[in-house]
Amino acid sequence: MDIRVIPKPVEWAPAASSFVLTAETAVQGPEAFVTNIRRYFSTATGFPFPAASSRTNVLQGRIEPERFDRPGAYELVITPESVHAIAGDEAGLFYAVQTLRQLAPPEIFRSAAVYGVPWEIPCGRILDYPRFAWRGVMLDCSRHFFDVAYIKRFLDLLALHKFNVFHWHLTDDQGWRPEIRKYPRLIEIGAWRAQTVLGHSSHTPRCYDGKPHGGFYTQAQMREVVAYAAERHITVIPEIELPGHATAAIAAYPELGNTVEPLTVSTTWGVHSHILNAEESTIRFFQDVLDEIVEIFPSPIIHIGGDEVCMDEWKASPRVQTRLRELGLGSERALQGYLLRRIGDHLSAHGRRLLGWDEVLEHDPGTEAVVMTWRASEHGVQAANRGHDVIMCPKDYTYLDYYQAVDQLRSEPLTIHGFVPLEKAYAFEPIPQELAAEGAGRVLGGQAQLWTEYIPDPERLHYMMYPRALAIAEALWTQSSRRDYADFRRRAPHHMRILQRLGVHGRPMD
Ligand code: TNX
Repeated sequence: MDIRVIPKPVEWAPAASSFVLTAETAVQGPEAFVTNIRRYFSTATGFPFPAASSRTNVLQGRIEPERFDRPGAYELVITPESVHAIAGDEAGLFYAVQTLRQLAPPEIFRSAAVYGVPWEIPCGRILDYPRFAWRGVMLDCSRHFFDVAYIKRFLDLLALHKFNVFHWHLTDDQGWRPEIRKYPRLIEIGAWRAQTVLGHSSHTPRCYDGKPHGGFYTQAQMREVVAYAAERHITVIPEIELPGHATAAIAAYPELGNTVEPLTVSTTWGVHSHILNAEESTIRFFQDVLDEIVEIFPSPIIHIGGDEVCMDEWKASPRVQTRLRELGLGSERALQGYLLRRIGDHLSAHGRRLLGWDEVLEHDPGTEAVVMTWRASEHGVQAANRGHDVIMCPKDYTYLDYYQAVDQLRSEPLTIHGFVPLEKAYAFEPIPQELAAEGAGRVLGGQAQLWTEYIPDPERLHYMMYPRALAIAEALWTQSSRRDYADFRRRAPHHMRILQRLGVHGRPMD
C-alpha cells in the first residue's frame, strides 16, 4: 500500500495486510513511548493500551543506539501481529510514533472517541532519519499575542511533522511579552499597545481599531512552554530583539532610548527609526534581561535579533557620538558591533551562543555567533564561508506571512506583501549550490517564518501556515534525492484532512 507520510521517510517497503488496533492491543517499551502511544492513540479509539503481557497484538518500542549512526533515526516494522519501533535515541522513538499516527486512519486525530472505525495501520517497513538537525518554525508573538494554551497547540502541530525548533519571537516594537522580574514595567507598559492600525500600514490616511491589544508570558508560563516542548523533542529558542525593533522596551524604560519625548508601544508596522541607545547602563539592562532569559530557556543558543537597525538616531545623537569617541570607534556600525560583542560575551559567560539575523554579519560578531539568513541565501553562503554556523530562512521561500496565491481577485486575506506559493516553499533548498562541501556542513538547517503583523489570530495563522509548512517540513527532513513536488502534492491533501480533524484549517489546495 501507498503511504502519505509527511515529511517523506527515507525508505518505505510496503507489505501485504495491516495491523489492527483493538481494545486488547498492548504497549511495551520505555516510559515515554508508552505515554506517547496512550496520549496519541487512546482518545479517539477509546482503547486503554495496557502494558504488554504477550508478544502479539502489541506495539513495542526500543532504543538501540548502536544500530543507528544519526540522531533522530528510527525504524518501524509493522506486521499483522505487532508493530516494532526501534530508534537510536529518544527523539527517534518519538518520531516513530508520529509516523505511526500518520499511518493510522485520520480519525485517530479526533479529540473524542470515534466508533466504528477499522483502526488499520498498513504493514511494511520504514527506515527514517532527518537531513538537518535544525528544523524550525518561528512565531512572532509581539505583533499579535498568542496565549500559552495556543502555544501548546502550536507545538503539537510542529511535533506532528517532526519540527524540532520553536523560535519564539518575544519582543518587538509593538509589544514586549516575557516577564522580567528585575524590570516589571517591561510587561506592565511594554506588553500593551493602545490600538492597532487597520488594513495595510502603507495606506494613507492611517485608520486604527481603537482597541487595546497585548498580553505577556509569566516566567512560570514560559517554563511550562519549555517543558511542554521538550516532551515533544522541540527546543525553544527565545528571541530578544536589540538594538532595533525595541520600541516597546523603550516605551517602558525611556532611559533606553535616544529621544527626549517619551515613546509609546507602536501601533503600526514597519521598520522604525527608534532604536536603543548605546549607554553602558543600556547594555547592562539587556544583560540583566538575558540573565533571566537563560534561567528560563535551557537552549544552547539565544537569539538577539539584530535586524533592520536604522542608524538615524545614533547619527543625530550627541550622546551617542560622544560614546563613539570614548570607545575609540570609527562609525555607528562599529558601535553596533561593539554592542553585539558585549552581549555575545555575556551569553558566552553563561555557556550560550549568540544567534542573530544576517545583518549581524556586517558587525563582525565572533565566529561562535550563529547567523540566521532571512534576506537571501547568499548571506548564508557568506556567513558559512566566514566560519559561522548558519540557519537558512530566505524570505522568498520560507516567509509564510507572504501571499500564497496571486491576489488578482482580492480573494486572499491581506498580507504584508511578497509571494511564496506552495511550489516555491517546496523548492526551498537549505544548502545553496555555491556552498562548498565544508561550508555545507555549517548549515544547521532552516525554518519557516510566521510574522504576525497581518495575522491576528490562530485561524488566520493556520490559513497562512498550511499547506506551506508541510513543504518546509519536508525540505528540512527528507533527503534531497527523495523530494518530488508531484509526489508531495499527492500526499498533502491527506494531511490537510488530518489537520481538519484537529480543527486546523489551512488554505484549500487548488
Ligand atoms: C522583516 S525578517 C522583519 C520583520 C517583519 C518581516 C515581515 C526580519 C529579521 N525582520 O520585522 O515582521 O520582515 O515579513
